[in-house]
Amino acid sequence: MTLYPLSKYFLSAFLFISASSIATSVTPEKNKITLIFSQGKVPLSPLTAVMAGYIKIKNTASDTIIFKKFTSPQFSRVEVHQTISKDNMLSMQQQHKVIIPSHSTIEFKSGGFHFMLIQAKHRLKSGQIVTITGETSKMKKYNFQLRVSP
Ligand SMILES: [Cu+2]
Repeated sequence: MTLYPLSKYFLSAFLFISASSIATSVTPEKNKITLIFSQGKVPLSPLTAVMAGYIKIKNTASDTIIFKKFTSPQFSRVEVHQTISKDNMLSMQQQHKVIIPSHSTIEFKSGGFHFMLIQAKHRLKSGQIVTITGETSKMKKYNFQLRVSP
């Protein structure tokens, strides 16, 4: 288990609120929608070292989907963290898989599960799109998008 100290920066990133959102549906095979991605968002930050990413993922399939790995061409590394509160301290625990049961929705949001986008290759501006690829335990790949917004 790895614990990450929650810096002031992360805390302020969690407080951003935005009305803009984007929705994408993904059809990996047989034109059958299995995952629906919506409200993908990266709060705008002057820093490139680390940015947070939020999204909603709905699993409409009859199987549980387990993501094992996420990558983005725009970042050196993409991690999944969960914010946990213990002894009055907030910390972030890295998650090595994301389980989305059949017919359920997982929300990546401030104070819960979130993406940590590490080391942006280029500084991102408001309105730009971050593309993330998630790979499942069955080696299926899903691309989804998060919009950079203030
Ligand atoms: Cu984090």
